[in-house]
Amino acid sequence: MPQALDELFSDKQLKRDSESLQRWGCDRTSSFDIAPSAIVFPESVAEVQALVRYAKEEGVALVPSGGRTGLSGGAVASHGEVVVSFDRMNKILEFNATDRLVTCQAGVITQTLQEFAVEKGLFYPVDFASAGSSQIGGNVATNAGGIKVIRYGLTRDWVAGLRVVTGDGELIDCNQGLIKNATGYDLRHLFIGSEGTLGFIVEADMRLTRQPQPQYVMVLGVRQFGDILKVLAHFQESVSLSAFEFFSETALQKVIAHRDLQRPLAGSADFYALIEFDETALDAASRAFEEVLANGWVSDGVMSQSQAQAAALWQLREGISESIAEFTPYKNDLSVRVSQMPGFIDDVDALVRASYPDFEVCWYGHIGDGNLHLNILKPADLDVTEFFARCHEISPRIFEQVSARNGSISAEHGVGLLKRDFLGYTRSKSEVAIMQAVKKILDPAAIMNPGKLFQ
Ligand code: S2G
Ligand code: ZN
Repeated sequence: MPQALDELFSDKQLKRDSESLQRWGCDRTSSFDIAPSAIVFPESVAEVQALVRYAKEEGVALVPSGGRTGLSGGAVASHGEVVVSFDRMNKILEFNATDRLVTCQAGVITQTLQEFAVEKGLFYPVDFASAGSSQIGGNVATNAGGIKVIRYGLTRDWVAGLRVVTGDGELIDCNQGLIKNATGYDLRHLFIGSEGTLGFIVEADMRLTRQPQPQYVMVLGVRQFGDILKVLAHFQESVSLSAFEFFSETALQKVIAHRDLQRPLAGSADFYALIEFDETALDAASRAFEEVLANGWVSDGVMSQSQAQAAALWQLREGISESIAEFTPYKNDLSVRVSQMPGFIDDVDALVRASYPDFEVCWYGHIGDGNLHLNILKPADLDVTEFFARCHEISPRIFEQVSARNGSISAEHGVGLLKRDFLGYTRSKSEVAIMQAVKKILDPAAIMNPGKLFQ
């Protein structure tokens, strides 16, 4: 007979008090009920396996929880589930300089891995604003992207091996950190981005790379949305970019107010491009800047003269999410191929203006990857439920634009609960059926984060 939770975990590893349930039963979303039955803190793979076997026998739903920085409700427990927090599985287990591999437990904070890499004279390049609290397990489960994708790709590209506990309590060891391994389906890539619905990631072998050269950052004032892509294309002709981000004047105003920062340019513009490149590309980037200025695509620009100034300019972009949180934003995280961007941007912007005439709209994102973050800010005097209902109502029309261009309704934040009902705008019925069949194999009792991604 499987042991009850109290037999599987010590007092310090099991919480049922309401404060803990509220704290660990959610992520950064604000529109879902938070109602787990307990929070457990396993300290070993064996404990995770024993828990899953117990949950399978007893039909207890489990929700994985990492840094709780998610934005799609993927780590929310609303129906009495047991939340499995990886906070206590936060060790870096091994490092191999020859292989440039670090074996992390799922609960290693992203920034801890980044700092560990620097100590070893190497670099872990996946980076985003929440890296100080997000965990590697959650980054892998959502295939986190962030601000360096244009050069370094996504989390998926840095996972050399993965240990996952499936819904049977089996431990699957994927790829063992190999560079080459042509022996059938690469199950690693099935679990990456599966949002805990196929199994819980307990360890990951993460790849590191050599450290980058010192970086320069430019912020350019852009008059029209569509010109940002002309600037991107022009720079890419002669500069290997580390980052190509954008944000609107509204976003800039929110960050400056929230963090008491200086404006980057003497005047204002409707949009801004933030560009990062190696110091060896300085001459080429300076020439490209002069050319986009002469072409009239850019009204003004500034370039960092020191690492401190580069960091200050990055604050303008990385600080947006935190700065708009007080406005309870309704978030859309959309992507299309970069070639589809110009038309897509114009159509969605027109739809948004027509649909939300009385709402403040904040655009920003990784435009170099074709990824737009569209945030609608709640008016102070409007009830949050009413606000979300009005935004939710219009989302299908935005997703129709995405679907018409074979884009994605969730570029990097995942589906979770927030986008579950809209999955059909990006994935075909047969694809969803295949995903559900795979889930049946790996989670036959449907206890692994049930209700996320699809019903
Ligand atoms: C970004 C962070 C989360 C958000 O800033 O790139 O992915 O607030 C976002 O959208
Ligand atoms: Zn983003």
